Amino acid sequence: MTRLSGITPSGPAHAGNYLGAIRQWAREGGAGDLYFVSDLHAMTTPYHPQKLRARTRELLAVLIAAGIEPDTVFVQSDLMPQLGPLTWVLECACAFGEAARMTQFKEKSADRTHEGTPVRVGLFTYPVLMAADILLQGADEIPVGDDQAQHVELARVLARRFNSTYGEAFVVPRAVMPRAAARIRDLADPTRKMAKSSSDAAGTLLVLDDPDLLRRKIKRAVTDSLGRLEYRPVEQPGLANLLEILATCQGKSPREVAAGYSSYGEVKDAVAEAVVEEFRPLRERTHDLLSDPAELDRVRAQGGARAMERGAHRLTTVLRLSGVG
Ligand code: AQP
Repeated sequence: MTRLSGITPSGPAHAGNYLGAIRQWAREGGAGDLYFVSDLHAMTTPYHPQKLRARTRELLAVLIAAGIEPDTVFVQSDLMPQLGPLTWVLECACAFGEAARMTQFKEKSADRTHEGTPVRVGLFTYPVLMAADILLQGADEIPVGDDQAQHVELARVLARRFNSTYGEAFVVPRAVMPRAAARIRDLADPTRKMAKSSSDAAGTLLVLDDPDLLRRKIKRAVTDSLGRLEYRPVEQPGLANLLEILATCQGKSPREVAAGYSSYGEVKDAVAEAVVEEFRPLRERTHDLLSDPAELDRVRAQGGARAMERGAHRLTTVLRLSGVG
């Protein structure tokens, strides 16, 4: 059984990515699971090539530093020679109306139109590239939140359609609920989730921030003036977010954690120490990996080669059944 999960280098990794996903992947990932840095997905909106390259490298190092088995990690663009043709085949199996129905495209293209920047065709076709990511590896399960479930459904439709029209080539994947994990919100605006592309750096705890910066950001986190130390996510979202971060670091429930403190200041101090200690080994190992570029290149090349090996037979079959290549 193969589960496939990706992370897009649209910005530096933050506490939400780590506590909500990467740490779970490292702790609970099975031997057949695959994790990849989806750098091609980051090209669907404006980006800087050098930053993309550096962030891809950094994220790869973070995944390995977090304890994910290096053999199971790869960078998406290293599979270009296979993903390119497969995406084309799948685009030719996908109806325009199916791609146009994607809610995420409607939302993201509306954002771009609102900002006055052009909507890239890649933003429109990227769910088909995502289908290629999944189908190339023969992944059975894709852990995704609500925002991505529609894309996995498209991958299922395309796999079934290809199999029934041209011949059996694809495993039909399933979207599954991610293993329960924290949903971390922005410290400066706790009504929004913490995000890589957030414009407010003060509200985002980066896994590579140094300890003093982490402490300063947590000290300035927005709370409320009610003075009630309880876990009430709707009425007190800022405090609830801090309690959730602390609870996730300590492996307890937010309510249990709340009972141990009598002021917001104490909670913030405890969150700061817990986050600094949680991120310290991760930051150190990431820097070690980044300081040895040859070794990181070797690990990356090996992961890419393994993933290509997995996909080679399937791509050959697909091209043969499609009457090309
Ligand atoms: N705030 C969060 N709390 C918990 N989990 C989170 N994840 C992201 N933000 C939070 C999880 O991190 C994994 C990788 O995320 P992604 O790269 O696929 O994209 P995303 O969810 O769109 O991440 P960001 O950080 O919010 O990036 P931008 O700003 O580019 O949209 C996923 O498992 C995700 O659930």
